[in-house]
Amino acid sequence: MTKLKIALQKSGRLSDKSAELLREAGIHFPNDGSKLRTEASNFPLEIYLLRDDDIPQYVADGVADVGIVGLNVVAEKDKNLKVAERLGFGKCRLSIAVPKNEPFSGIADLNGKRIATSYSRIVSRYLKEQGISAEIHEISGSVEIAPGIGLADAICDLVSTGSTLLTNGLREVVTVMHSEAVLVARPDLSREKAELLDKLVFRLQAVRKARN
Ligand code: PRT
Ligand code: ZN
Repeated sequence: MTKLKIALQKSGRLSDKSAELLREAGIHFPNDGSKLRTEASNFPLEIYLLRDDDIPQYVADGVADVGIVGLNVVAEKDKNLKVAERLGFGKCRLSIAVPKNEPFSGIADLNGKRIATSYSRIVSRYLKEQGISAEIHEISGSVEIAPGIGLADAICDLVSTGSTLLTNGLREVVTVMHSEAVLVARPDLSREKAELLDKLVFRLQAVRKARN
């Protein structure tokens, strides 16, 4: 029997809500976060637990058929994937922030500046669209400390409450993108798998309607 392979974040901000959403959709599977692969007992679904950054590549390569991951990661990895459904959790925005006492009158102020980010592809694309030429420094974590240690003039990072920026003496000046968890799929699924995906999406939509 054909099974749909879904990749979820193993441990992180999206893990619990991803599992909860599937369970609310009536899909039963073992609650053992230490296993990297498990199976649903009442829906043809195989579940893979991975790092979120790896999910777009695994789906693009066909190791998994679909995945739940932040739209920010999907945009940054830029694989050929289809957003099958927006899931309404993990909401945040990718924003540019500057030291709070630094004057800022508009995006043009970023010309010639150094911007630290873990999202270099999204930020480059955005600045290009805006006609801004800035230097992008890719760093993988603790981006918010970069201005304080003289590594950058501005940062671009995910923001939800804004308290991390505040603690680090930064203020949000430009929103580059809004993000939330999404269900992504390979565009070339077999007919059987595409039908399973439709069933899954139908159930996820029903959960969201019931929640509202
Ligand atoms: O281990 P793995 O690689 O799987 O996980 P990870 O550490 O890379 O990602 P994780 O679990 O931190 O985040 C997973 C996804 O959650 C992200 O890709 C986003 O889509 C989503 N998300 C939602 C967030 C936030 N909100 C968020 N606030 N991801 C990160 N943050 C961080 C942000 O980077 C900053 O450090 O929280 C801080 C800001 O939060 P506030 O509330 O202080 O503004
Ligand atoms: Zn990650």
